[in-house]
Amino acid sequence: MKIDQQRSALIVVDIQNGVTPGGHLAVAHADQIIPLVNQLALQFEHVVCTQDWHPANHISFAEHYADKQPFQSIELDYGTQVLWPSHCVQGTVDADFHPALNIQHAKLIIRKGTNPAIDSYSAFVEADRKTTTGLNGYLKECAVDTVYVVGIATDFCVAWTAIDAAKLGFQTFVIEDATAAINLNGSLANAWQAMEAVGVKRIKSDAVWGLI
Ligand code: VGL
Ligand code: ZN
Repeated sequence: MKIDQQRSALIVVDIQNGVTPGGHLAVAHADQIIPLVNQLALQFEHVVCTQDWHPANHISFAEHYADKQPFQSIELDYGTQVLWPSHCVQGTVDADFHPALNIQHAKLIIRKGTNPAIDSYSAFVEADRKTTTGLNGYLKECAVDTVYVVGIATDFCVAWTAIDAAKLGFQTFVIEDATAAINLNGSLANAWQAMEAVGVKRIKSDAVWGLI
């Protein structure tokens, strides 16, 4: 099987200062995947980048709860929400793309988590599981039926994006060595299980070179 350039898209999730070392929600070693992500992106005509893009009063920020610490969970109307250190606030350096990210031909940037009352790990559907971002429509209008997902974090924004892509009917691959994980209380193993349960294919980048 070869990658069909017309029908395939690379989704590059949250390669931002805030979720890489030195950021407010630093994911260990996440900067190390960036050269590979840049290299992979050159193999795709359709590239979409996502950006976690929160208002300062975002519901997922632990600092807004007197009795909570980052990485604890609370129950909201839409389900369990992990509380995070304040991160990727709109217009701040923390929200900027990482300076090593170099994908000049990306055609679309999806900003997510912009509603103060709803988090959004997925690039397709927010955490209320109702509000959509427009990405499904964009890809379908472009006649894309296959997506490859890379980026940060494997067990949160990458996983939720890949699961929604599969549920929306895209053939979905996650390129594991081009992702970096938070791994909070077993979240990484759970995420792979949830991804594989909906048909997401777990591959390594060396397999991608064989598809070019
Ligand atoms: C992310 C938690 C909160 C991510 C973003 O990029 O995976 N995780 N916001
Ligand atoms: Zn976030």
